[in-house]
Amino acid sequence: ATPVPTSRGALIAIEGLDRAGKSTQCDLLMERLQREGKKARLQKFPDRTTTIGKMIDSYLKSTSQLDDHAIHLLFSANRWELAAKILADVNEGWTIIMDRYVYSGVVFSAAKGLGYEYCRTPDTGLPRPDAVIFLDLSAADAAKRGGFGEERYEVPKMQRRVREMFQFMMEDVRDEGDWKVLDAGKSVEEVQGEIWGLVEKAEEFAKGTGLRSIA
Ligand code: Z5A
Ligand code: MG
Repeated sequence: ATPVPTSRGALIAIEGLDRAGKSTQCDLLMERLQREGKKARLQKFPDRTTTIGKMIDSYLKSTSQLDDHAIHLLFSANRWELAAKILADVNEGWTIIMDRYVYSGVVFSAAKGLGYEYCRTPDTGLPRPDAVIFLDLSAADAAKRGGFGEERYEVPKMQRRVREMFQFMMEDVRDEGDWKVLDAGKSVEEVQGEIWGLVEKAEEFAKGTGLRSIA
């Protein structure tokens, strides 16, 4: 039998609404983890560097058009092409911080009208995070963070639907107990402090268990 890894790293997803500060917080977190001498790396989704990632990038920048199902499957395929590396690294003791993951994948496509269960299916079997840290930002606070960017989904109507879908999904997965919701309207430093506490807990949790899969 395969021995249960005892010193694996933690797999942590940072999720949240547009402009909630995910990338800001991920960068700060990486700096701190590395300062403390921990084996840690960042995995951003979508990962726009791969061949699939380049197709996603041109779709988001509206230089290409794709059927809603096709782009949904590409976002998932982008996770699958990196899954083996994530799994191997975690089992070698790396803590991996993911800037967006399957949850963004489900809610953005469902917000466009694809069925919620349909949207979840292609991600089934991917490595399941030890913790999902959800950065929650009110519509009013989001508006204070400057205008939208140029990308396809950065329009008010889409953002409203995404907020509703995240709310729905949070209820749906509540029993799984791995979602931690933080108020992203606080200062960068306050949010970072709260994230740090959750990361330490996730690392502790990871020590005693093998990585699970997304059901
Ligand atoms: N997408 C999808 O459809 N399916 C999928 O499977 C996946 C993604 C994985 C691109 O993602 C799009 O892909 C995205 C979802 C979709 N569409 N949209 N919208 P992305 O991750 O590349 O998107 P992004 O543009 O890099 O990130 P973001 O979500 O828009 O922003 P963020 O990373 O959460 O925020 P930030 O860049 O760290 O901060 C935003 C601004 O707020 C910035 O000026 C900061 O200085 C400021 N900020 C940050 N924190 C604070 C606090 N605490 N107070 C005040 N100001 C703050
Ligand atoms: Mg970002």
